[in-house]
Amino acid sequence: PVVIHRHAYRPPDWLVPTIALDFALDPQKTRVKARLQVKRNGDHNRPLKLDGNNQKLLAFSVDGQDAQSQVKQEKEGLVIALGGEAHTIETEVEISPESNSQLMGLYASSGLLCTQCEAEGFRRITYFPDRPDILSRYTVRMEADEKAFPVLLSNGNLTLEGKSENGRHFALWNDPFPKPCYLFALVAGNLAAYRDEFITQSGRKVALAIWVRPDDVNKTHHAMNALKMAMAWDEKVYGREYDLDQFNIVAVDDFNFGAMENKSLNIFNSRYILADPDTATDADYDAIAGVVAHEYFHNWSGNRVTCRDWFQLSLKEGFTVFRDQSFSADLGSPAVKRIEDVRSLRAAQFPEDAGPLAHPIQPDSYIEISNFYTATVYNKGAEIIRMMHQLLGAEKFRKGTDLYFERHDGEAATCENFVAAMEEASGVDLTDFRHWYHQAGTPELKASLKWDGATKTSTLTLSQKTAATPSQPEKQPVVLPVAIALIGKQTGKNLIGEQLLTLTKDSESYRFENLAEEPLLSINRHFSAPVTVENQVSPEDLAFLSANDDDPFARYEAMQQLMLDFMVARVRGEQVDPKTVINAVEKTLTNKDLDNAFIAEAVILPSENMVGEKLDIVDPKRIAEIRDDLRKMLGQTLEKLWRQAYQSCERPSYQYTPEAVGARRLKNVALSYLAAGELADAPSIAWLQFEKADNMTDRRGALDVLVNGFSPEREKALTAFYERYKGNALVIDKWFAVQAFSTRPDVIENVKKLAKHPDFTLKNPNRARALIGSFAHNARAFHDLSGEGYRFVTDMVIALDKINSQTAARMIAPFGRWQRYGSDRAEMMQDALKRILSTPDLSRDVFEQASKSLL
Ligand code: B3K
Ligand code: ZN
Repeated sequence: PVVIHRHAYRPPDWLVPTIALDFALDPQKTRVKARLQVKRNGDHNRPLKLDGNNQKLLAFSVDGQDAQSQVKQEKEGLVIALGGEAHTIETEVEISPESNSQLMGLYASSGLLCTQCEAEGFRRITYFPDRPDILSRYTVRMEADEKAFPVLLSNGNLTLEGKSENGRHFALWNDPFPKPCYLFALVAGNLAAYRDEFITQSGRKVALAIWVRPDDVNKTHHAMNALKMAMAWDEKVYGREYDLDQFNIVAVDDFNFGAMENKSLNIFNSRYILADPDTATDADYDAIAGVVAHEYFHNWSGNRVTCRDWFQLSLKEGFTVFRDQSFSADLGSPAVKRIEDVRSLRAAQFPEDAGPLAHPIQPDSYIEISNFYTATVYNKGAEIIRMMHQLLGAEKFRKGTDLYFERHDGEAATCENFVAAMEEASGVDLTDFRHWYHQAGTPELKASLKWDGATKTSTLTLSQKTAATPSQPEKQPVVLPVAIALIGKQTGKNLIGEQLLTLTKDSESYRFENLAEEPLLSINRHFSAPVTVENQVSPEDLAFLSANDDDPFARYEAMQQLMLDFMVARVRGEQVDPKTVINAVEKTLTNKDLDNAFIAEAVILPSENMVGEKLDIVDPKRIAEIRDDLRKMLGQTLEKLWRQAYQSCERPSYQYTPEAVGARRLKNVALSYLAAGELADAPSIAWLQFEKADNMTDRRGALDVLVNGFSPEREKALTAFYERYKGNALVIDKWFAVQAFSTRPDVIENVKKLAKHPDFTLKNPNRARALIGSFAHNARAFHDLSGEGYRFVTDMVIALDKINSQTAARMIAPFGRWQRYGSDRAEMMQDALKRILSTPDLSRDVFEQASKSLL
């Protein structure tokens, strides 16, 4: 397979200032006519190359003359030699949306026709130079059967609609903003809209519509609210106003990922739009608001300023994730939001950065770009923007983004353009900071604090080290903004306020004088740098910090560290006393100054995977036993407090307010500890909660608990849940996922059975992810020594690759961690990868992930 290199970038040979598309839509056979104005770019005599695959070429002409005999048809496109400076190229092709199971290009989903073009799906619709640095003005004519497809949408403004022959109708759309083809979209189908409007800061009225199946209109209100808040937030915080008179969102059931920011026509996986209390959890509500905002924010960070090439992906994704995280933080509790974001960074990105698929946020090369929509490009990318925000301060950061938007509006830009704008607008030198863009691996930050009682002085030594990653044996020090404080060991007072230390070298020392008392170190407050911290602190001091640090995130961290150290020591076979952990949890649970949402986060144990990351050889079974054991201990010793917390968090009826959400969160955490403590009445409490729940958070919380146990209530609840929601795909996904995540030893048999359930299908990515993706992340089951877990996921990946290679490729990463396991498991994991690689006609997507995972 061809490897694309970052340094091989060359500007396009031909530009395409305008394109007119004409779709005769039909699920089986759609005809697409395209008229491209092409213009030679620079002084050269290279031919025009148009990317294209999965389509039948029916006609090809240059300047009105048939040129089908001159055009060279290659496997991946067309090549035509052209003299002169400018031409009109016309093509006509036939494609089949219904047989498009890859869900890239134009495809059918529950009776709709819709598109997905990013990154390289447009070439499956028509022949075109499919690269993001070609910006064109689009006019789109679409025609379809009026009964089956009453609604016809594309980018920009609707300029004309009307009837045509044989019960068909048409619509004409015109997008005044030049855009790369990955932002093209169309949707045709029987949709109903929930409408609203937004008045921009300059007084322009924007018509908003969320298009869904007619039955689902009442589930769009939360998404609409989020959209309006996001529009207002982007004006206030970034000065960015919406630029068209219409903004449309469409929800579809079959979608490869979360959503897509097509210009003025965002297309969403329905799970990130549809919500009501009966079917969506509080976590779903949060995710919907976050994704709606994310896609909206792309209108500036992505669309108005787009990416020059796909190695610049983090330019739009890292920045936009940072923007959506800040938006959600402003909306709710910043501390809890930060805890959640860091938790997912640690769960998804840290392992990626420590394994064979590690890559910098600007990768050096790829085989299939779809494989690089990763936690690294997105979430580590966001951390890198966040660090700039800290180094510059909010005001200068805003000056920097203003300059960036102004300077590059209407352009395809690079990450370097972004950093240069930040640097120029702020006057802050970011030369060394740029290493973050090209260096993979999570830095380890070592801290040691020495106290000299005679002079009342503390000396803090910070040092950093990044481990080698594939093809990067040597690492340079990176710029680390480390927010610290010193907390008095006696009084618990912050002795110096918060200070931002910027570590730029391998190691550096800092002195703090005239301290009133001996301090403890509060380090990497609010997770100021995306690093792992190595800091020898006694359990007692961690417990003290968890109760006294004035940064809520740092309190959470101290608690996590305390629990983690305990579990790691236990896994290593050391005798350690759980008392300190138990007391710290007790203190947090009974602290009247903390809100429920924070308490709930703070008392959850670090995941099994986090324990594994601290060990040289991972034994998932042993880790699970140790973790279960600590949960049981906490459940039993603090039984009274869990019961109290549970009761005090009960509310007479459902409300969607931060207070109510926090209460539900703590209530469900308390329930899970009662169950972990194997308290006799835990199943009946869960069942009661399940039965009388007036919302999905409580129903799902109860089911999560029951599904791990052997009580008769387990089967009752699973059956009741299924019966209540059969036909509601998004909720049935939860039913599959909950079982795949179960901690019971028989989960593999059950999951295999579920794979044969009539509701299971590999064709729907949400369903495939709910069962197989969830199971592959259920460490104790996936890594079962029988090898059955590996076998099952391997079979599924191979089968799925034939249908949807992008989704299949995303399930391979867990196999790539084989080096971290004992030889028994490691060999089976390698065999699984080899079996995948020996499959005939493997996709590029799966080939790249599996072959790299073996190294
Ligand atoms: N930009 C899209 C992601 C496209 C993924 C293509 N494999 C959604 C987003 O990040 O907002
Ligand atoms: Zn994005």
